[in-house]
Amino acid sequence: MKKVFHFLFIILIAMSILTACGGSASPSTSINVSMTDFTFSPNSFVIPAGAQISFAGSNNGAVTHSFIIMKSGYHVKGHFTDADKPNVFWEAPQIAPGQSVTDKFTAPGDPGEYQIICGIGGHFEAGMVAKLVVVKQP
Ligand SMILES: [Cu+2]
Repeated sequence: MKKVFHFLFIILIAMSILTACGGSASPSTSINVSMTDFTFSPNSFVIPAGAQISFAGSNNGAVTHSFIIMKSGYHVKGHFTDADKPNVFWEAPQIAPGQSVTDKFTAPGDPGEYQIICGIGGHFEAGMVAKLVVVKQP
């Protein structure tokens, strides 16, 4: 009998760990981001593949910012230049200081991690980057 309780206890612990991990990765069809000089907050977004996504960005910094999602597997290196532009998946309208923008886009169909950057000169270099995680629809 004691062994059975021991076994149930282990199952309970395993279940709570699985639940905790699942919760952190639950996808959302909206992205709400605050931008400052030079940070995206939050800096990680989880969205379902192929879904219609509502974007809302607000610039709480002192200079203009942008929100650019790079294509699957592509990472900007060093500087964001014209050479990177063919590898942009989606770009929100630029946002002036104190302004907000809303827009919509269709999430990538391929699950995986996508790089998000600010394309304003010098901001990528200043560390203005974030991560988009695209997950398969259940
Ligand atoms: Cu910026």
